[in-house]
Amino acid sequence: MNKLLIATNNEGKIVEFKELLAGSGIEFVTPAQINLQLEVDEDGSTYRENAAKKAIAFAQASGLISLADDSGLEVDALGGAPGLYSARYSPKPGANDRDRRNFLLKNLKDKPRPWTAHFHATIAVARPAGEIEFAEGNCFGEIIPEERGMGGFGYDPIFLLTELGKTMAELEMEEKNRLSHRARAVMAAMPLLKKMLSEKNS
Ligand code: ITT
Repeated sequence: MNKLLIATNNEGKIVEFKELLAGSGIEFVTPAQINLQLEVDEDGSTYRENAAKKAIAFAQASGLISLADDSGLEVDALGGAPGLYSARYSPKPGANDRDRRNFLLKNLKDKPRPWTAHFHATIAVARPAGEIEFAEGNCFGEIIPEERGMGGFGYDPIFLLTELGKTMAELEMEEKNRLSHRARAVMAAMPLLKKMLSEKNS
């Protein structure tokens, strides 16, 4: 079987993908493990376009079948924002995850609750020659005004899984990896991943 490159620079995603792929029989490497430093300009207008751009760029740079994830948080009261711009959602230069969470809460402050929202993930798996396949996943919940929990990354401490009564950051990794948008997208991608990796890599 060919090796899979996890085509992301986001450490939080890498930790999750490693767990999600463990036990699948798929052999994978990270960009750091192959000394690959690549920043892709995410200028697409859909998750698919951005995921495809990242997967193809990493596949061409590494010669490996590559899996990229383009994801985001969509808040209904904000018309779906931050969405595609979730990683860059703050006016502050050099903003971190906490700045982005604070900016989101500031924008929601005067809106009536519940602040329903969902995470979305589109996964693209690309061969160096350009063939590409997609899979998607969503996870529904609501934004809450105070941070809870230490796990995960990004918007996890303010994203409540309403029925569970826990934020994404209060879940054990194993739980997040059963319920999350990324977990659902990986589950949906599994058959095509195994098929692509078992065929000749060109
Ligand atoms: P790569 O492009 O290198 O994969 P990135 O962080 O730029 O890393 P995206 O463009 O897909 O990735 O941005 C997704 C953003 O959406 C991410 O930075 C978080 O702010 C948010 N996000 C996505 N999945 C999340 C999750 O599981 N928990 C919390 N926030 C998440």
